[in-house]
Amino acid sequence: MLQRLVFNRLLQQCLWGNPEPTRGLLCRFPTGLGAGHGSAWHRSKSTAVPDARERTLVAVKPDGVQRRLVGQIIQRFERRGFKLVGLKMLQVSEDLLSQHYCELKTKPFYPSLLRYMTSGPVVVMVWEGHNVVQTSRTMVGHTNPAEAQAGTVRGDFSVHVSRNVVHASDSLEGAQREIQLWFQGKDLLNWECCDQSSTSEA
Ligand code: IDP
Ligand code: MG
Repeated sequence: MLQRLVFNRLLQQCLWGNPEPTRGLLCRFPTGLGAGHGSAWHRSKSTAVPDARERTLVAVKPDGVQRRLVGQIIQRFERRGFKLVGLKMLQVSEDLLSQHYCELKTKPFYPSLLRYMTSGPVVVMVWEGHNVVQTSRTMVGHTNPAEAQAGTVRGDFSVHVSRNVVHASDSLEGAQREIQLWFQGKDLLNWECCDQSSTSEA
């Protein structure tokens, strides 16, 4: 009798959803594309599995490429413990940029932003790891380099908001959108880093 009760309960959960066990299960699978699992519960303390597969988009802008800062910027993310899962260099089109910066279209600086971003090649990357979206924003620093702290990329390598060297997604949702915009799923690799258990509780 008790066994049947337990069985029925389990069946009910599977079919009609007690969301927590389902979320726990989904958590174990990499999305392959996008910013990890991409929603609020993803960060919840009750989630059993750490969000080690969260992803974000980071780009070295044309001024950073011209000034040969690509290596130093990559080094900062590697040194911090994040994993590179996608990388490419390209001359970006206005079409892609207008989608990337769709929220800024009404800003007075938008035309000059497009000119700046199309002035030369960019290097675009996807980085993966625990809390990578928020941490990379901290590492990149304030949008305006005049207000960026020393030790951040912008605080160390730039002086003016119109040439601030680097881009990093500002939220999980933003990261997911931007990664899908810049990369095809097949261009992002799921690979195991040999020191993964030393940088996060996997
Ligand atoms: P973020 O790059 O820190 O996320 P956003 O507000 O999303 O900052 O702006 C996107 C980019 O637009 C900035 O990184 C910078 O290159 C450019 N930008 C923002 N504000 C200004 C401005 O006042 N003048 C010129 N360019 C700006
Ligand atoms: Mg932004």
